[in-house]
Formats: sequence, structure tokens, C-alpha cells
Amino acid sequence: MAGEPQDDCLFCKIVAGHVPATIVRETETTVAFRDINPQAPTHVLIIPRAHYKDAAALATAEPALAADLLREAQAVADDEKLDSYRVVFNTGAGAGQTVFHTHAHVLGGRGLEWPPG
Ligand code: IU
Repeated sequence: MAGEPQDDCLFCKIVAGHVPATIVRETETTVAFRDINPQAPTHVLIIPRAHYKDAAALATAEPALAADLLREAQAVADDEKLDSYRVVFNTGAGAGQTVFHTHAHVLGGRGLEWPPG
């Protein structure tokens, strides 16, 4: 069923507490934790507890939950005292997506160039 946990999904295992992560925020619908390979002084991943393969699938099935991720991105930025930050949803392998459970990267704490690589 849409949104159900997947046995082979690393981020579902983090949500379930079966794989360790440095969790910085949790809500009823989301979990935020530090990326294990940080690309900036602040690099936090925000995921829905429900499993969707990418941001588009999430937004189509549960738009309010997609909005929760964006609100939590601002909450992370507030917690980390970031004036500015970047939110990235890599979507598809060609764009660098390696974990197919929706996640927002929140990056900040240094100057960020545009365009990204
Ligand atoms: P991507 O957008 O799918 O490439 O992002 C996946 C991220 O998950 C990537 O930045 C990894 O460093 C990160 N990550 C993690 O934080 N913990 C893990 O156990 C694994 C990947 I595997």
C-alpha cells in the first residue's frame, strides 16, 4: 500500500529505529537527522515517516506531508541559526538520488554556489 514501510529501505529502518542516525528533530510525520557524509557545516536530511520513492510521489499522494518537510526545513534552519539555506530534493539516479525514500537535504552554514554541480 502507498506509504507503507519497505523492508529493503534504509530510511524506513531509521524511522523504525533499527538503523542508528543522529536525529535532530522529530514530528508525528517526519524525522530529521544529520547526513553521514555532510556537504556543508549543516547538512540535515528530513524524511517523511511514510515511504514514498521521491518528492513527486510524496506530493502527489500526500501534499500536506510534502509541506511538512518544507516547514521542518525552516525549523532546522532556525535551530541551527541559519540566515539562509538550501533545500534539495534529488529526484532520480541521474540527479544523484541514491536512497529512494523521499528526503529533503537542508544545507547551510557556508556560502553556496549557483548553479549547483
Ligand atoms: P541522495 O539525494 O539520495 O543522494 O541522498 C542520500 C543521502 O543519504 C546522502 O547524502 C548520504 O550521505 C545520506 N546517507 C545517510 O545520511 N545515512 C546513511 O546511512 C546513508 C546515506 I547509506
